[in-house]
Amino acid sequence: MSDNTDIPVTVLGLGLMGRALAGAFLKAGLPTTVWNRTASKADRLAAEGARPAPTVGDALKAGPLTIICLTDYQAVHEVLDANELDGTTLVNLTSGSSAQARETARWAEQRGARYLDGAIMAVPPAIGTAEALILYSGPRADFEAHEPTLGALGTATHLGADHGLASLYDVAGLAMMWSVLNAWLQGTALLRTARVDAVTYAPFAQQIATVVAGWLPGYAAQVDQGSFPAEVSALETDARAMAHLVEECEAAGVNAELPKLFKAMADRSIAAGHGHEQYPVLIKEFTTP
Ligand code: FVH
Repeated sequence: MSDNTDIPVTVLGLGLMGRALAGAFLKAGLPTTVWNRTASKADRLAAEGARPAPTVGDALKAGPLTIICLTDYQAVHEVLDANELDGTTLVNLTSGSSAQARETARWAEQRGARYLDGAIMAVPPAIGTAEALILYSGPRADFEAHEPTLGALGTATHLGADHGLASLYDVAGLAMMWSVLNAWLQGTALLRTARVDAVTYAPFAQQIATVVAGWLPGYAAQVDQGSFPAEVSALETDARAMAHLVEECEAAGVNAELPKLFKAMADRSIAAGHGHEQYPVLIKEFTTP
């Protein structure tokens, strides 16, 4: 976590996450102004030392840095549209798409504001601890100017100048999370047919996930180089193993949708002549709409 400064900070939006963000700033000793559409949500923070602003305009004027954490980008525009933004720095931690982030950055910059977009990879109770990973994208100079303040919220990571990056990393993280969880549930369903309970299978699943995670840097280099020599296994070998998985699921009366989906992708790649290459050659399937 970075050292804090005495620079005042404003938080717009005091839902579950916004209250945690404002609370972390207060805990770090920063002068914190807050605003929320439903004003009563500021009461507890006010008792802890926050300054509730009567209007969005007053909140924006309270300091050079405003953190926004609302339901969605539509709410962001509803809150900010009628206000003067010239000279302020906005850090928008509201979840949204990369296109919304880029569009909102252009909109804010046209109105004289500096703009960083962000994604919170944590739940409210983790905010204010190093465990709370918060991703930022936008001009590096703007991030560095406020890094000590942003450090009060958790581990602040700047991804690059493209404002869409934080949103893209956010959804890429979700893709990893759901893929791993779905794969684990597939195996759990299979093993339950042999009366192996989920708790017994979990350590094995964890071991496999760790081994596979170790392959990522080497596979990533193949993707970046666009060259996929089969160093440990060819795609057509993997596809035969996928066929076993599908057969086993069907024989056991277990849902086979997911294995069939990734086997179909492998089959397409093999049909396109990539059977002798290594698994990451499937990136060509993933980059096709
Ligand atoms: N909570 C979490 O764990 C996740 C972690 C990952 C990222 N998210 C994102 O954070 C944004 C806010 O989430 P939240 O959990 O704080 O959400 P709520 O508790 O539902 O609070 C929503 C706040 O937004 C205000 N609001 C909504 N629409 C408007 C509007 N049109 N004008 C003004 N304010 C609006 C709402 O105000 P109120 O209902 O209290 O008056 C709340 O302050 C979100 O993008 C998550 O995806 C959190």
